[in-house]
Amino acid sequence: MKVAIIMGSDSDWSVMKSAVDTLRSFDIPFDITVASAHRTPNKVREFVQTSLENGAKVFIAAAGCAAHLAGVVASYTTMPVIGVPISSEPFKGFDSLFSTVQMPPGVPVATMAVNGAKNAALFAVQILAVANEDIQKKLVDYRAKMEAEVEKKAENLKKVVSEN
Ligand code: RP5
Repeated sequence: MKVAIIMGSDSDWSVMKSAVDTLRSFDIPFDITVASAHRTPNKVREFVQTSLENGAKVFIAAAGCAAHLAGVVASYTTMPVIGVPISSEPFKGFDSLFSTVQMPPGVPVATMAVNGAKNAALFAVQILAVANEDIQKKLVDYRAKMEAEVEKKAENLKKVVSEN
């Protein structure tokens, strides 16, 4: 069970690195490449096909500007596709958000927040966890750790406030 990540450009890597880090922290194998819906449409189709042959069950597609990548990926597979709109100039990600989220009925893309790479990876992990109890346990542990961290922050804040 693999995740396939596709980015419209290498300039998306600074945002998408956190998706890779997150997948690694759950020991989820992944394939990753740069391919563009507009600049290299044939490569997008080929990467989707090869990823499916290699066991990809979820796709994450990240792109900025007129971000049609996630939608195009979704047109080539019935596996779930998670879109990450990347913030770019001059519209700060509004353009990529709308291009990614406004899919026509029939071909859905699960669109994350602008630059929401970490949640894209977590959502991919959650999809894989539906049929895998080990991954499900890791997600429960992840949430417990997050809860403990927030509690620690609340305790620290209490201390800071009492000292000021
Ligand atoms: C999109 O255009 C890419 O996903 C990237 O976010 C944006 C700019 O690409 P580069 O000009 O940096 O290659 O297709």
